Amino acid sequence: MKLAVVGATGLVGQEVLKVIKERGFEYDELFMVASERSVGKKLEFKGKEYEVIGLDKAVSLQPDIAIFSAGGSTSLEWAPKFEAVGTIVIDNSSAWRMSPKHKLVVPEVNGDVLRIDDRIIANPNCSTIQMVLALAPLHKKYKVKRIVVSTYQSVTGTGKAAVDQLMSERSGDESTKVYPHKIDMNALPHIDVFMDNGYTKEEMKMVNETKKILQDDSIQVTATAVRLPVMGGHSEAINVEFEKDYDLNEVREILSNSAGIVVKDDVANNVYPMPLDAQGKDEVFVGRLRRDESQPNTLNMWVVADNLRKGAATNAVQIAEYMAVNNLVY
Ligand code: A2P
Ligand code: 11C
Repeated sequence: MKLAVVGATGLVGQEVLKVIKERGFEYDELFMVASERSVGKKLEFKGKEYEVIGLDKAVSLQPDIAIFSAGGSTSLEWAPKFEAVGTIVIDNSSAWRMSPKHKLVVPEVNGDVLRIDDRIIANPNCSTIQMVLALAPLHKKYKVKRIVVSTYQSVTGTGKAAVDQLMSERSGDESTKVYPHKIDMNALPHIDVFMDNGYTKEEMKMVNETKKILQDDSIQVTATAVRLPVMGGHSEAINVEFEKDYDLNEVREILSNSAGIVVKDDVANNVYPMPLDAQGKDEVFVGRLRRDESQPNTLNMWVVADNLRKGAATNAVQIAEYMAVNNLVY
């Protein structure tokens, strides 16, 4: 099995490599791929030195699987070139997510949609992944009617340059500008670009991707996405209305027994999920479970996950594992 990590020098790419190592994902050959700026650079992985190669060279090596974390325009241009040589592309960008021809996959939720002829498979947006993972088991039991979500997102979602902006602002240097405003000591209700309807693209990703993954266009979703000077993960305050009424203890039990979810909900002892605790972990953490007393059949929850892990790298590697374990790689 030949495996390529495209964007290997970036924040998500580096996390993909860590996850591959930790989970013992097996390959025979590994290619580290990045932009022309990085070609020739050396990257160390599992005690071996790899020279970074460019995309042209990577296509010519015909990998079986390529995990892409190099941005939407790179994916749009290059994923079809890999597809043409038979590579399964697992793409972290938004380029293919809403294309009706392509699958959008969170393995625990809808891995069963994957088939042997899938060639470009989309990894959902980080904020969507943690939300649908927490809601899918409840959707099965009570049927989600409407979701109102507000996010509290880590700067790591923007990439290395944003982490640099936060850190340099902390040391008094405000010259690094990735965001249109200062991020330290601030909250920006602005993630990705604004659309004609007044929402941001990040907010609309949560609306549209949720319906596609849960395979239910009737689910109503409205979102406000906010960037905070936070590291470690994204947090979400989710208000979810179900068709059927629920029992809070049963909700806890369902979530506790669902793959990939950890319930951290013991307010008497100040136990609830936080990004600093989620950092470096693969699970989605759920807490502050409580009934919305203003409306029937409605639940409030607080959901936290490392956006670079389950929100990106872990989910992508899990898709690769799913394809390999189910004999969908040929
Ligand atoms: P490079 O390091 O050579 O710029 P981040 O989101 O942390 O900034 O990382 C982006 C990743 O995507 C990096 O590995 C970056 O490589 C890679 N990348 C960006 N643009 C391209 C491109 N045009 N072709 C290939 N890789 C790219
Ligand atoms: C953020 N969610 O936190 C974004 C990053 O569509 O994959 C990921 C963008 C995407 O800024």
